[in-house]
Amino acid sequence: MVSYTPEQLQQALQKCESEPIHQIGQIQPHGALLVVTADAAARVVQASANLSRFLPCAAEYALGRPFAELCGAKAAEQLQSLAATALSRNTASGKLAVASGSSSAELQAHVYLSNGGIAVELMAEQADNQETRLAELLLQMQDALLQIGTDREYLHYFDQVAILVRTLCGYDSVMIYRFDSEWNGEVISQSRIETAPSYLGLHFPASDIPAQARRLFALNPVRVVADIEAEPVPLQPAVNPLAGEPLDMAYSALRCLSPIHIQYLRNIGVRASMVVSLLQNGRLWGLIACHHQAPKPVSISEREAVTFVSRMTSAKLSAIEALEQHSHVTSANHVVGELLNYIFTSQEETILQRLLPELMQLLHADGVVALVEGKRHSHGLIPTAAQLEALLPWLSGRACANSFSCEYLAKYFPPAANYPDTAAGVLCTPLSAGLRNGIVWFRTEKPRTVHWAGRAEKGLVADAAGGYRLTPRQSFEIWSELWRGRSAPWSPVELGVANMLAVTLPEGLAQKSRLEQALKQ
Ligand code: BLA
Repeated sequence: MVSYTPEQLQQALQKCESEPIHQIGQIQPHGALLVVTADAAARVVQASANLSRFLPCAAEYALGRPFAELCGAKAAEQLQSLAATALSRNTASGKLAVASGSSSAELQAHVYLSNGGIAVELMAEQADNQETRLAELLLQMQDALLQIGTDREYLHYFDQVAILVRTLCGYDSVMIYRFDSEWNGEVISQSRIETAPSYLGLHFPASDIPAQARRLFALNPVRVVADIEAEPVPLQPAVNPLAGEPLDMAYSALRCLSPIHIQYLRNIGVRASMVVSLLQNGRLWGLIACHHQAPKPVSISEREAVTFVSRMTSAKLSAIEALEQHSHVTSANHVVGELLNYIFTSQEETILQRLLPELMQLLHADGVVALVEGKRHSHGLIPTAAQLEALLPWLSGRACANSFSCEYLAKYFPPAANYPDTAAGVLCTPLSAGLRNGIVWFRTEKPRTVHWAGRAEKGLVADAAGGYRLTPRQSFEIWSELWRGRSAPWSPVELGVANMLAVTLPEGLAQKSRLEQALKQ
């Protein structure tokens, strides 16, 4: 292994994140792609080089011709109607009855708008009654997908989702993969054939899925690699004439995935994969990752079915969060209500001593410090006065306009490595200049052993320019790491409550001080 500094690793990561994967300009060969103008003529401006496998004409012939001339008036009408749906839903799929000369065929189409044109991806019709079978399966599983379970049933729910996706699409292995606050992931559920490796409970580093790839998941919930060994098919011309740059394929069903990622799949011993995103209130929460040891194209109906599963599961995740939020916000309102009750009758000291334990519990913290008009009030396990003397000014620099939170303070503020028994994790509302007002919550260390599927750093290689490049690691062998100095993570709901308190508490206290001023006059 090469030796490296954290800066070199960071630089290498930035290189991964700068690859424009949505403009790769190539598709997988199990379908064809046409881009047509968005006017009534629908003239072809780009076509994949394999067009003649799906339509009775070559890409060169198609370029510049109206879609109706190539595929017939009926298909042109169907395309316009799909494009109208895509206008409001980003993508649309359906059938196109293609007629050309004496031949006719029914093709599956996936349509999206891109660079001012209409992109249409064509695939052969799938096997008989596949659609009916998928619809029946989804109907059977509808109740399981809708039920709102308790915490205890949470993992059982994901087991059901993994089994459902495996039954729908027949992959060797289907995993539910959950992101942490630093974008590392953990496999929390897996349904697999016996010969597929178990990844249950293993963690994968954030660098496996760079930021631009995660962003694409918010737009397009399903990504397929039908066969890592299939020859990519280029688009002709390479530059989209409507945009003057490569076609934006964010919504594509056929886009070729980055060669770096294809190498990753090769290293992990997978021939085909499908990855489906899971969102919680619009934020990427996790993925359903499917692996197969043989090539495996995904039909448009299968894609629609798993998109439906992704939406249902995401809705469930959002509902779970909303319930959690409701109960937290109710408790937070109670604390604020108490404050307002006491504010006009008691001294600040009484208010805070009464409220600090509640404030602490509200965010499951082990200690809390409240700064009110420059005075410091505290409760629970907190750093010593001397430690706070250094920490608070640093925190006020981090939390100027917004709250700041982390579960591993020592990573950002090295002196904190000396006091993990009080401040391994910290959450603070914006601290006003001069540290006059704000609340800081502390969490103590929760040591744990993390089992990684291989070490990301093993992929670091020196490149010709004298820098470092990160390549997918060769081995996914379990590597265990003891995590010290970290607290339990802060949840988005807890952050939301802190933000709410950041507004209401100082306001209440300011109101009190205004009232006192008025009374004095
Ligand atoms: C993409 N990497 C991905 C994606 C996943 C993973 C899910 C999204 C694309 C997809 O397959 O749909 C990682 N896949 C996993 C993991 C599991 C899995 C963790 O099945 C576990 C079960 N990858 C690297 C390194 C780089 C890298 C070092 O390991 C960069 C130097 C890059 N990964 C990379 C890129 C993409 C990616 C560029 C985007 C691929 C694309 O969408 O074109």
